[in-house]
Amino acid sequence: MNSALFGAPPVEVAEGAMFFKARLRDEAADYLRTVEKIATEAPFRHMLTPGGQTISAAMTNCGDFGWVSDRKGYRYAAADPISGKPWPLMPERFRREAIKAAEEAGFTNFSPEACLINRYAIGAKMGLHQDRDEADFSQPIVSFSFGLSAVFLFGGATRRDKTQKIILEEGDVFVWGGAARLFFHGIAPIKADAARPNSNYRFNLTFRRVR
Ligand code: MD3
Ligand code: FE
Repeated sequence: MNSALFGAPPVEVAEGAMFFKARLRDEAADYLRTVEKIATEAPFRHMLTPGGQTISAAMTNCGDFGWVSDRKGYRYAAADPISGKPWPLMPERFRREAIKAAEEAGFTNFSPEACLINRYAIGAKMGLHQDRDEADFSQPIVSFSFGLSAVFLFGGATRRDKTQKIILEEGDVFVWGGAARLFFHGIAPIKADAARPNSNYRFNLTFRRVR
């Protein structure tokens, strides 16, 4: 157990961006098993941007809604476009942990409807963007990281603001609320880790209120 960190209060790295270092590190294997199970129902896939580019992170979702992108645009959809069926249920433990982190960060009425799961192979990245497809920006987004580490690029309210680099590692939890909710952010190309020859991916789960 990472006892020095367990239950520790978050660090505020920007206005409303609350960092719980290694909060779920001991649960990583359980989370990854559950993600695998979700992916048997709703496989990871490479979506297209509206401009026709392939997104380098593979994605799936669980919950009442899932984030999707294709030539028609970005949106939340209640059904997986591959199967036409609802997304897999959001596991109760995912939901509970996301709500608990939000609460400890000061967001008392968070009730996520969507969990977007991003899977990065080595070399995959995500360009600087804002998350604006949700209806209520006063609701935070909660993120969990597992697997390989990433260099997270965290900017400001405009694309030109300078970015800081934050290392996201296994078990790290962030709550993105307040001003940070609309800050530009991205992921630098994922690197292999010689110390973890059996880790080929980074996984990021984001919990969102959609409507
Ligand atoms: C800051 N995911 O799914 S997680 C995304 O690692 C996304 O897969 C990245 O950006 C990833 O949209 C970054 C951290 C994160 C997630 C959502 C945010 C940071 C955020 C929303 C607003 C501000
Ligand atoms: Fe994002």
